[in-house]
Amino acid sequence: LFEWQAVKNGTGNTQYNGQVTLGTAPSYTLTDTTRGNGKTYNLNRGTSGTGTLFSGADDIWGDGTPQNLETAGADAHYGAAETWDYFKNVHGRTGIRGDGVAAYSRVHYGNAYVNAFWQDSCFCMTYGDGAANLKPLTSLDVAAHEMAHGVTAATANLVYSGESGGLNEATSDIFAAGVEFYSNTAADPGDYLVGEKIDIRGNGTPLRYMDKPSRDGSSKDAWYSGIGSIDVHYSSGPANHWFYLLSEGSGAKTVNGVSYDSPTSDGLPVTGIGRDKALQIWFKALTTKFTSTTNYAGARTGTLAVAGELYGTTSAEYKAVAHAWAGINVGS
Ligand code: ASN
Ligand code: ZN
Repeated sequence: LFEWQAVKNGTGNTQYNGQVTLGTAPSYTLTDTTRGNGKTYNLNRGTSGTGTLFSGADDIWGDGTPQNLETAGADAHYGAAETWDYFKNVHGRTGIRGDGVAAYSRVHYGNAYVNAFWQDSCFCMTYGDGAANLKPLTSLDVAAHEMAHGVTAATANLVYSGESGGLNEATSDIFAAGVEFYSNTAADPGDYLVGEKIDIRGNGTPLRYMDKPSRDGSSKDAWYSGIGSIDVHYSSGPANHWFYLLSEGSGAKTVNGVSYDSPTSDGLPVTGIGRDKALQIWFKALTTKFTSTTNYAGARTGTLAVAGELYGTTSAEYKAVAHAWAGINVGS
């Protein structure tokens, strides 16, 4: 008639989020029975299959150091749970495909592998251990970024090249910020930075910045004809910048102790409407307006349509959406 599974709460000693509660299954495994049975596996430097499901006798996972192989498992399992909770509680989407089924996570992929990735084929995300800096790619924003690729694939399915590829990447960065602000722990407060915990450059700087994406030396702040031919992790810049402008407005601002200074391409000011509304607009546009070939112009049209539906076409929100697009040189 039904399958009974005891709900367990394990303790994770993570590298990036301190001590957290983890959903586990009896006797014990990293199986989150209250979130679609999401499991976390140890690839133990392998590059295929699932390796072994994390299991142990004490329901305590990791010790906060990367030397303990359970630690990255705890971070990944926590990231999957927070991302699940964010999409469910903020957007009413239960699971990446909205069907209540969890993706699974794999950690310790390969040898000193410096990336993380989502794959539709396995409905899973995978994390490398990083290089000499001993920073596994399992921070919360990276986990949320990868799982958001799953949400994009299940909805608009934005093609991962050209302008739609930049919008695909930006969608992952936008929801990564959404999840991080939703979780907002003392160990990892919400910010408009991507990958600030994993020190991928070895100098303490984040991988990407949303207030002024060109701070990374490669990303673009504004749209231009031809942006579709650069790497999708750089053509995402204008859309990340749009999201920041819509959320917080232009100019200098400090949020959760981090200082930002967001310019506009037209020099005109943008008044922010707050991150929560900006996230609702992007999610609804992604899931009801965008298609696989949506470009920057189409993203403007789609988000304006959504803002009109949610707030009316004479609303401050609608105007802010238009001003934020003008601030990255899209539309007029
Ligand atoms: N970590 C990268 C990303 O999610 C992997 C890739 O290039 N697709 O964007
Ligand atoms: Zn990505």
